[in-house]
Amino acid sequence: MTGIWGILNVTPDSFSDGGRYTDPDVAVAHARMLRAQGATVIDVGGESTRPGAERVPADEEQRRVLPVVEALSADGIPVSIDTLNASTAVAAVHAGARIVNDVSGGLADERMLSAVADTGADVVLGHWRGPSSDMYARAQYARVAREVASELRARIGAAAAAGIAPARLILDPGVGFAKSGEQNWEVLRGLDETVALGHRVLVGTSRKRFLTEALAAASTHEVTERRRDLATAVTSALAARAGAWAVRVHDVAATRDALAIVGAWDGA
Ligand code: PMM
Repeated sequence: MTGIWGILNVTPDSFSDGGRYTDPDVAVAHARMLRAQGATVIDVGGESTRPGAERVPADEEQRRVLPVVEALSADGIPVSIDTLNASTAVAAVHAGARIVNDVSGGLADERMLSAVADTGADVVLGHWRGPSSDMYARAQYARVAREVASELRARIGAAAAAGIAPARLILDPGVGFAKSGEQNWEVLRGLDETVALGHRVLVGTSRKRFLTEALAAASTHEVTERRRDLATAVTSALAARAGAWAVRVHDVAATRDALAIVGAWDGA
């Protein structure tokens, strides 16, 4: 059964849910609800990666995320920490996080892979070509799905060199990171290239701009959050079909239902 990672952005400025969960009590309550809806992991982030976002100092990031990581971990909820900073990753693992989710695959902070190696936590290596502030300038590919897989292979090598056992790795093709709308669809269409690397694969499409664009092209009605969550449930179910081990979403209930229906179709 494909896992569902529930997104908890404890940030004032994430592109779809910024500012909603900056109060730790509100954040924890929301995460508990996502867990009750079927989230297998809660992915806690304190720095927005939305296109054009400015970096947040690591101490401010930790002030946002650590109380939430600690409270959820104390409840026995599996927590992943979504961060580019080695110091935040290590502090979050000490606070109970079991997984470090680095969308840069260890490229943003050169200390990340060696710092995480010693913690024993699992590690998400995302496909990334540079900071959100100018990532679209880097969206140059001849065959995007293949290049994503080969660049991820290089990150697997870097993780191994840092002492992270292969069984601890989770790969993510980085939908929306240094990719245009059409390139995101090509990455999803070619997801088997990433799956073929032989690790668990995580896919995050939730509410991303390429879905908004596809929905806007489908109807002139306003592209509401509800429509983007429905689109996310569809892409997440298709990603599961294509071999994703887990999907990362804001609306856990919608994706849980979509995965259940695909499972029923497949006789699972
Ligand atoms: N996308 C965002 C943030 N973190 N982590 C992983 N592993 N994969 C993603 O695709 C990903 C991520 C950006 O989306 P958000 O601001 O809605 O969290």
